[in-house]
Amino acid sequence: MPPEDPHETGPPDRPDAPLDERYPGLNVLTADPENAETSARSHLEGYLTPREEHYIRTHHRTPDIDADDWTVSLTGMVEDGIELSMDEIRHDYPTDSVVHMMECSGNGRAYFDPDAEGDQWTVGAVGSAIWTGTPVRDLLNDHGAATDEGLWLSVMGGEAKEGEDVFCRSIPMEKALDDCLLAYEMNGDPMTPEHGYPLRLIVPGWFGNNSVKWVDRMHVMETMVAGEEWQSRNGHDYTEYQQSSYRIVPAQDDDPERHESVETFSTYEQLRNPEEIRNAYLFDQLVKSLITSPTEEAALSSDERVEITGVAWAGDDAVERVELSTDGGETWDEASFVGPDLGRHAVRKFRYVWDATPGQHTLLSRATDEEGREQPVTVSTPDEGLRGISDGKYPWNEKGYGNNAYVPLGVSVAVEE
Ligand SMILES: Nc1nc2c(c(=O)[nH]1)N[C@H]1C(S)=C(S)[C@@H](COP(=O)(O)O)O[C@H]1N2
Ligand SMILES: [Mo]
Repeated sequence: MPPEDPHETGPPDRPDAPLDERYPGLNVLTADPENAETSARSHLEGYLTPREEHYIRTHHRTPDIDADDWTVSLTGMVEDGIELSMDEIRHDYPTDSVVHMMECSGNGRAYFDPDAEGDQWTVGAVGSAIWTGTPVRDLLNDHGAATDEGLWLSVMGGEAKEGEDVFCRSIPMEKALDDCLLAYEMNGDPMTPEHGYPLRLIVPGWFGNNSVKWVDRMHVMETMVAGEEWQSRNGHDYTEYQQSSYRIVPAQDDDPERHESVETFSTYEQLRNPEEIRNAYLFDQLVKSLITSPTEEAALSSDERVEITGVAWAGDDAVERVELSTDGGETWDEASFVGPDLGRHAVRKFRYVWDATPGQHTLLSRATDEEGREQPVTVSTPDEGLRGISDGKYPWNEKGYGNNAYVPLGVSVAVEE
């Protein structure tokens, strides 16, 4: 039997079926835990990625949660520590929404040479959704939480209740207050278990690893989770996903001293300054773009003008410009933005009309953000050593994070006479 059309059947209602049968629009990298990327560039061409085509990235078994019994606690530097039900979170606070193009920091790892450790995501570990929920700001303010600049909000995922490690991320207080949401709805529908049902953190514009799923605890603190106290708290290591994973470990970096926690959260600041690179954290996303049409399979002819379309995103910043090359990067021309701007965390759609000539052509797109930061050309090699983003190269790093180089994302097309 062919797979059912996910758009017609709505949320997958066969939780026992294998991941690839429930999500025919995804390529499964690992079935357990569930890791799958969107299978076609065309899935990313809209303002929103259909929920059934949005990538899934999970470290442990997806927990089976009954929302009626689920609670979220707020502790640490707060006047009244609390535990809230889902009903209270939904109804006792304001509601807000954000369009967020969320990218896994491992997206593009497949283009590291030699291979970097981890699942080999290509282009599809990214997706855009409109997330709806309760602003974190309102919860903090209503319960007398300390919210001074420099503090951190540590948010923990509930899969630990099933005996797994604690997925914990510390978010700078400034960001938590500014625009973070505790979301319970995705693209106007209830969330599926894979995406964090019943409640997940959404950190708009930041790499997916910050948007903790199945949230059950939040803790206001003076530092991010680090050090012995948090390495062995209640028999769990809370620091794993903050201090060990999701940091840039440059090639040839074997000095443990460099792995200290660093009190800055600008990924770019550290990646742009090779002298200063100190194991940057994967927080704010980097500028990136993707051609969604035509794809390699397209039948193109030189009689017609070819429309090249795609999407660009730049984390917390706006996309300033997208340029297009139809000759593998020899010459560039500016593409135009089309359609609405749905906020600085959303995608910008671009379009370029090309008078195609017969032959084989490599199409490339290159985006620049409002700070003037342009996508690098390629990825460096490990023997180029400790470096940030410089000379058009993204730093090869042990764990293969953050690759926003544009050459690997190119599309090769054949144009007929
Ligand atoms: N509790 C918990 N939250 C998590 C994860 C996880 O394994 N456990 N994975 C993170 C990572 S690395 C990413 S990229 C996003 C993926 O969200 P999605 O599966 O909804 O696309 O969730 C993040 N939140
Ligand atoms: Mo991720």
